[in-house]
Amino acid sequence: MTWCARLEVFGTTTRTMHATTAASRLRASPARLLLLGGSRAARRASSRRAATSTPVRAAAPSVPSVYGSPGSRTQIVEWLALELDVPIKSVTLNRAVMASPEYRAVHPFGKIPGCKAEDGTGIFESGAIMLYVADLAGSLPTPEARGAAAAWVIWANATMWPALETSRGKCDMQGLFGPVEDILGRSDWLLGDELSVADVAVGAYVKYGQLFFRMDISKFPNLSKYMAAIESRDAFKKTVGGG
Ligand SMILES: N[C@@H](CCC(=O)N[C@@H](CS)C(=O)NCC(=O)O)C(=O)O
Repeated sequence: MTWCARLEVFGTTTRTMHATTAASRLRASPARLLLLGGSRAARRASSRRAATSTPVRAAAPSVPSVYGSPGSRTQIVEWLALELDVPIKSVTLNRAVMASPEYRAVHPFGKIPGCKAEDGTGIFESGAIMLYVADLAGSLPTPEARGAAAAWVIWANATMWPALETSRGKCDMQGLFGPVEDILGRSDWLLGDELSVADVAVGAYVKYGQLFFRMDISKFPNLSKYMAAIESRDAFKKTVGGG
């Protein structure tokens, strides 16, 4: 089983993390409504706001929509958003919507997760969406901070996970995790004293390696301690850990 297996069973729903708790189910022809305007309730609230408030750009909160499905990589993005306190609107898609031209405007390949920024910009690839969320949180204040974080996000997505997936967790574990073990011997988190987007990317794929391939990390005490710290976090439990 992969973590994408549950995709088939979900319909099309929205829920807002942080900003509001309103959830709605869209029925007939959802793709256009969903991707262009969000839920009816959200649009009604938005037109009420427009009618009663001065249209000052800074006053309008920017809430990106993240399209996906429970039990998929979408939950890595949701975990990060919770950790960094970035409000996002989580929208669960079904396969019909994923194949629609409207969704292809957000994600050209029709995969999940996809993200539509409040200004309409489409962002795809979970790693790119994570870096966007990290930027929205103001957690990557310099090009150097962004580069250092992007290195781990790209390593997790393009090196670590493909190595685990193609070998079903039987690759050269020392080559893969030895350097991570050394870094975690010097600091609690990959980029210092605080959890960052780097830890969410790496921690999620280590967890998936354990879940899907019974990957054993007991030879790496620092990595094991790090994963225990990750698994104790509420945001992790509500997202990747609960999926
Ligand atoms: N590298 C992409 C992978 C995207 C991907 O393959 N997503 C899966 C779900 S986890 C998907 O959309 N599967 C449905 C399909 O392939 O039709 C990312 O990290 O966003």
